[in-house]
Amino acid sequence: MWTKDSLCELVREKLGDYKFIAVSNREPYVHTYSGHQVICRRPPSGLTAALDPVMQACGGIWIAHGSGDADRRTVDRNNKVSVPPEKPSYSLKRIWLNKEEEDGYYNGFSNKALWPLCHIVYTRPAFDEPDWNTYKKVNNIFAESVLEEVGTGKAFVFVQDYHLALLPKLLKEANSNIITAHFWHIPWPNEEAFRICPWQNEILEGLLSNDVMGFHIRYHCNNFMETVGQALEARVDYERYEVSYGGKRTAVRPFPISVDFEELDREAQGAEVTAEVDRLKNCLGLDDEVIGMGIDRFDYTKGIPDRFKAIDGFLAKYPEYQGKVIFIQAGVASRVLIQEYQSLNKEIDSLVEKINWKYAKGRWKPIICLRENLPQVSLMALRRMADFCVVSSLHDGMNLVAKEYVASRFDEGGVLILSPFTGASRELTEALLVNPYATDQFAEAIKKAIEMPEAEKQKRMKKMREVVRENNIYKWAADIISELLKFEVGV
Ligand code: GDG
Repeated sequence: MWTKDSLCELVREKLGDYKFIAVSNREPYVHTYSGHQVICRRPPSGLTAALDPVMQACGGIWIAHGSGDADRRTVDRNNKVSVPPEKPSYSLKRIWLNKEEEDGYYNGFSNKALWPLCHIVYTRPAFDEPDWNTYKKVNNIFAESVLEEVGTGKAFVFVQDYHLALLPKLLKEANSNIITAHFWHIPWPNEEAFRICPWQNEILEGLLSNDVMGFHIRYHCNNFMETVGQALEARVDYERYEVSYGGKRTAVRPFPISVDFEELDREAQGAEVTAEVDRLKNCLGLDDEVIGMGIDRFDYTKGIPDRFKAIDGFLAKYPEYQGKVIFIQAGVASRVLIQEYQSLNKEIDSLVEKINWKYAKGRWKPIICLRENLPQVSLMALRRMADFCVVSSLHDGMNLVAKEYVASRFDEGGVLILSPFTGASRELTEALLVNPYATDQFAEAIKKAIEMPEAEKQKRMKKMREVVRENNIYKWAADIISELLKFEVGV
């Protein structure tokens, strides 16, 4: 089984004189002003939650966009800051973008085009040429920063996600001593869906410059290979799961991302979490109600309105549960400058208001929405309090909330209701799998979760915990690094 220590050893022994550089849009630690004080917080992001423990184990440099208003104040003259603040173990190098660059590259091409293109949730992607040009420009800015770091030496560069599809090609063209792996954190849709992107060839050429191209599940690998096969004059080898294009070979592999199981398991048992459970229960006025819970970045792919509709259906069909069940939805608004996200936030607020008005009795109301960036201890307390956790994504690469819930349930209690449209559902087969579009079935799943006998809950949770314990985040990183090592220059 992979652990933080064994990953650390792999890196120390095998990486030799290679620098280890991770690159992503989102940074793992954001410094912001709170009045005159500077505070450091972790963003609500699956990518950073997963990669941070890996970087803590491997050391190295993580290059990302500095998005906090106090970020510039906290870096040295090379734009670097050591993180995590409480136990520095790697270097975060920040890249600065102006508002136009951030808007065109991040809000624009990344999140108005690629995000809806890759998630089949019926939100139309918007392909805007100026945004695409800004995306190209910003990928070049990232490339310059990586190349400056590598100098004339050798490096393993671990590129993250859909914001940086063009980066590998830029790096390889500039320095042949660079080996790259790219992990695509979101789904890759089928060829027919992807081909509407007017710049699909440039994107594919960027990605096929990588030595290793990783997705969460094999299905996304297959979709990617089909897309390549249709769009480019490439040799697609389904036996070896490789693509050859322009004389370059790219291994395409599934690497299911995960969480730091041992750390979450340990944290969940801490006395501060017990105290936080009491504080939250008191503060939210909870007695002995059955507690359901969701934690999400508020995104239209996460199926948040769909779960509220199921709660409504459940309370209408089984009125005996009115007054006895409370659903706590935690999470923060995301990408608020994009119109679809503004509509989603309005829809969430109005559904909560409508459902609470419909069923409220005295002090009890069925849904509590905690719309703030809660500290880790509160998120952990929620996981521990929740009799059931709902993950109802309409489409999701993996979904770490599901794995975090499982890893936190050291007591083997709790039920996970999980959408089959998440990557996580391939591994967490002991969850109650329910289609979030099917409101009636979803309502029945809530009833089943509440009424499930303790022995069955325990049996299911135990199995899921074994899966997450074994397939933890260190295994994910070790598998990718081991694959990369096969491409070591000169070997
Ligand atoms: C992408 C893919 C894939 C949520 N709300 C708050 C908060 N969170 C934390 C959760 C979790 C993370 O954010 C969200 O993880 P997800 O996996 O759901 O992902 P996305 O951000 O959509 O990420 C996804 C992931 O990349 C990794 O590859 O699993 O499929 O879409 O850690 O606990 N954290 C805080 N406040 C919140 O309100 N602090």
